[in-house]
Amino acid sequence: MARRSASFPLGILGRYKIILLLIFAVALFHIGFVYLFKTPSHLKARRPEDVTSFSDVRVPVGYNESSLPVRAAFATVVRNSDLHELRAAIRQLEDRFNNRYHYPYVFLSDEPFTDEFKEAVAWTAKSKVSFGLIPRDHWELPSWIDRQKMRDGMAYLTSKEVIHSESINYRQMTRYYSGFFYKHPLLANYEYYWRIEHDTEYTCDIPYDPFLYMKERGIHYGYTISLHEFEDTVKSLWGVVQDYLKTRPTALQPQNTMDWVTNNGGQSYNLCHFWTNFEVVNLGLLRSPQYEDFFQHVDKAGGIFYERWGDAPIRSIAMTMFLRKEQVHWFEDIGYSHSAFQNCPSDPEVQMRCHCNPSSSIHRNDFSCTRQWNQLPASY
Ligand SMILES: Nc1nc2c(ncn2[C@@H]2O[C@H](COP(=O)(O)OP(=O)(O)OP(=O)(O)O)[C@@H](O)[C@H]2O)c(=O)[nH]1
Ligand SMILES: *[C@@H]1O[C@H](CO)[C@@H](O)[C@H](O)[C@H]1NC(C)=O
Repeated sequence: MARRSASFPLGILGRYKIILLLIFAVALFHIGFVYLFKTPSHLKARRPEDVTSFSDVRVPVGYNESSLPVRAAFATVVRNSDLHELRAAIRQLEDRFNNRYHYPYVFLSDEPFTDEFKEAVAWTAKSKVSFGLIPRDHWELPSWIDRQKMRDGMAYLTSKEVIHSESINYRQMTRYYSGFFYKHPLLANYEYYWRIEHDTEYTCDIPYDPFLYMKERGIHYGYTISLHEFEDTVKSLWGVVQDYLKTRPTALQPQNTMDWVTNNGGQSYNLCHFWTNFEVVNLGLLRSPQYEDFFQHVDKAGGIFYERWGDAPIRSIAMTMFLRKEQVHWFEDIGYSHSAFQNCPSDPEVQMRCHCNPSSSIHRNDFSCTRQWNQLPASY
């Protein structure tokens, strides 16, 4: 009897064992289902406020940054959607130059980079790569910008069929390049930066170190392509520059190169600028009080949003105010192409290590300002 009554509950359990197992299986299935099909973390990444806590740095095994000849990095502001074109540009840069140096890369964006982006970029770059978020207050449309005035300016540019006429993003990006990117913590330790961009090609081997070349010669700014800006996008920029120079009589470097940006002794802007999607820059210059003061003055005028002033004319005018001719260098031998324009070396010996047509180099065309740059008198 005792045995039977003792086995009674077991008997019940025995009878319901299959049901219990089924319930357990269904529960497990549900947990698995939720886990498998929940939004992947890279798609729902929330944007944290503290930028330093949201950077992702990946360093290859054995990588030693302090053994590099110059504290320098490649950097770009880029979107997740530019991944594949960006990888193509990095691949050419690695093959043509960086596989012998391993300078690090810094990627910045106003949106969190996806895991797919970071993974694919790290595979291509084969160097230290850092991914960082842009602090909100360095990116957001400033509250003091007159929205109606901005919309009117946009409509005007659209009527003139100017590219990026209505894009606020584009304006935020050019403002960020003009006055903010070099303040990002991920760039804090670098002395020079080389701007890279998706949708660009590096068409020649670069058998030497451009960073070291600049550092050894005291060059602060390096470019490959110069162009004339669309006049409709900079209508009031020159007036703001004149204001700046009037109120800061000592700002101008005595041996400046402003003759490159004006054809009439400073009355008006001739639209010449360095094409900043490629630029190698001494970041110390951009972090200097005089560059900051100039940027603040230009930014306050609001033309970045009202007229779509680009970072190229803003940067270029600043460089001509602050630098002597010898402190700026045209990298004639760096084959580089972006959208409709390219720099392609004609020196036959250099040409041998390129895949570009030298007769298509933009410096031969009047749309370029490089000939005028070369014709500036030496400062000594
Ligand atoms: N993260 C981020 N990057 C942006 C944004 N807008 C532009 N960029 C980046 O800024 C760079 C230039 O922007 P594009 O829209 O490609 O401009 P583009 O037509 O090449 O401009 P040009 O060089 O003037 O011809 C690219 O690397 C873009 O990925 C943005 O809203 N967010
Ligand atoms: C990295 O390189 C520097 C400079 O060449 C050297 O002093 C240092 O010992 C290296 N560090 C490692 C961990 O190899």
